[in-house]
Amino acid sequence: MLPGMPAHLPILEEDLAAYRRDGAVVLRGVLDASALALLEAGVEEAYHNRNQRHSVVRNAEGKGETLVEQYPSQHSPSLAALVASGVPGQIAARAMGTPSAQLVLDQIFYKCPGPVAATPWHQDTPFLRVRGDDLVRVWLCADPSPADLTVQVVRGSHRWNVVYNTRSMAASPVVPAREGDFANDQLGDAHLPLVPDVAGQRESFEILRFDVEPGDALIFQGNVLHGAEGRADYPLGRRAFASLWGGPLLRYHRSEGKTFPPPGGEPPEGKIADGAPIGQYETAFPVGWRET
Ligand SMILES: O=C(O)CCC(=O)C(=O)O
Repeated sequence: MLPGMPAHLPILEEDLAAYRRDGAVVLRGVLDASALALLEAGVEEAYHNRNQRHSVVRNAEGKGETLVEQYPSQHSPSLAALVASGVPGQIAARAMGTPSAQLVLDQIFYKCPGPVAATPWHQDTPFLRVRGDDLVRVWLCADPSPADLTVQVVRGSHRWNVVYNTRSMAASPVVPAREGDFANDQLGDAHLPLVPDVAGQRESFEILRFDVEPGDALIFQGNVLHGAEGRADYPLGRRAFASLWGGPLLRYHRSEGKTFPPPGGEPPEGKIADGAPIGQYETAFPVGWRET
């Protein structure tokens, strides 16, 4: 057991059943005061001290500011402590029903007060060097987030058995703030099918929406289609830290396009074999929680 890790988190069996069925669920009040304090401090540390792997996104009118940053836990001491506490990893392992959870990616989605840009509909899978079912996001918001601004999911889409392109069929509702910033069309396997236009055809999909409060954890499966709406103005801002976890049998995937590297880097002995279970590569995908 990692130091400082709680022995047990208040997670209900019925919530885990809803996660397996729908691909997403909110675990209410699952963070205690110390985890919440680390989340709050961590999103601010990451926002004010950015690493190289970040981009700033604005809405189609060029307004609003969303900071998206990869691996903030590698330079924010509070987010590092939150990950090391074992809380997000234990939540993920419970959701997956696995004896351990390995970190695949962590990010912040820091939406500043004022105009809020939408998050385009996408899956997480095509951005990653992993494939499989044991893949779960733990999305923690430091602010009260109404259902339109919270991540929404297409119910059951984690079972569609398709990996989409990183590009959307719809015109992207957000524009990067600087040339050279994160551009979806450079990422992932280009031959994959385009993401359906969920935002433009909402009535064709069953969309799950959630109000969340600080202390809640929204968990969703890595293959699920998800996005968030924008707003002309939201005075509170919406600051989220999202870590993505895999079980030991999740498979390594060699993509043809650019993808986010494993948090621990590729192993020094060379590239990981395509299809190898990540449980064999704990340096590249560090364990955040393990059953004892
Ligand atoms: O917070 C958001 O708006 C986007 C989050 C997201 O896409 C994710 O966690 O995978």
